[in-house]
Formats: sequence, C-alpha cells, structure tokens
Amino acid sequence: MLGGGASAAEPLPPPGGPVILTIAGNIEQTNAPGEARFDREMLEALGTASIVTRSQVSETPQTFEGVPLRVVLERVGARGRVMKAVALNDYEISIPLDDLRYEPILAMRIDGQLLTPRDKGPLWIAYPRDAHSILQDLKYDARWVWRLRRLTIE
Ligand SMILES: Nc1nc2c(c(=O)[nH]1)N[C@H]1C(S)=C(S)[C@@H](COP(=O)(O)O)O[C@H]1N2
Ligand SMILES: [Mo]
Repeated sequence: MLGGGASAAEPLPPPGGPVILTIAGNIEQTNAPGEARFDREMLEALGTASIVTRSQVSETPQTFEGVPLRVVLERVGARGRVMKAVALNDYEISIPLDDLRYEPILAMRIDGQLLTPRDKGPLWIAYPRDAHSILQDLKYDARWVWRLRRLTIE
C-alpha cells in the first residue's frame, strides 16, 4: 500500500527527450492525459541507488544502478496496492506494492553499462535478491521485469 496521505510535491514537467517510462492509473501527477511520462534525465534527477546481487540470469554478482521504485512512485503521487508492469515485449505481471519494503530499483545500468532496449533495457526492475532469502524464489524472479516500459497503479 502506498499513499495514505502522502502527496506528490511539484507538478511534473513534460519530458524533453525520448520517453522510456510511462506511469498510469491511480496517480496524482501527470504530464500527459492520464499519464506521467519520463525520459532518462527526469528519472536520473530523482536520485540513483545501486544493488549488488546475483540474479536469475547471473550467478556472478552484478551492480544494478537506477532509481528506487519508491521514489518514482512518490514523485507521481501513486496510491494503490498493486502495480501492473508491462515490458516492450508485452510481458506483463502484477507486483504488490508491499514489495517496496525490499527497496527494488528501476535499473538503468548494469556494471556501469547503460541498458538499451537491445538487451534488458531501457529499465529493468531489480531486487536486492542476495540480501533477502525470501526473494530467492521464482515468484520474485518473475517480477524482475526487463525492457520495462509501463506501470499502471491499481
Ligand atoms: N520483459 C520481460 N521480463 C521478464 C520476463 C519476460 O519474459 N519478459 N520473464 C520473467 C521471468 S518469468 C523470469 S523468471 C525472469 C528471468 O527470465 P529469463 O530467464 O527469461 O530472462 O525475468 C522476468 N522478466
Ligand atoms: Mo519465470
């Protein structure tokens, strides 16, 4: 559950560059009809964090760097219990917002390399999998949406 009285501070400016993430659904801040659109610069300006962890796709720890999901959702004034995440390949999964307790990020870089839509980019949802044994499970692996393009707050 996110929200409970918290409100987003400033109106969201329109993106100046290519849109890499669109957020829709139950949000307070929009910069397009019913949607909040972000380019890379807008996301990076929210502040980045990193996670060093192994994953379903790498037995060697990698450094995932990006924007904390919580910060992005707070910026748009998201309120709800679940977010539907949709990828460029139309992969789709519902993620409970309770997962924010694990501080997942929207990763833009891996080991310093910018993710592009040709690999797992532009955004890849990453969890601190090594830090929490509960996350070492297919249920959570399926929430590591790569090539993420859209979130809908429900
Ligand atoms: N965009 C996208 N993200 C995705 C998937 C997918 O098919 N497309 N599969 C999910 C599932 S079910 C798992 S277990 C992990 C790892 O999937 P992979 O081994 O196919 O990369 O990524 C998740 N993220
Ligand atoms: Mo999976």
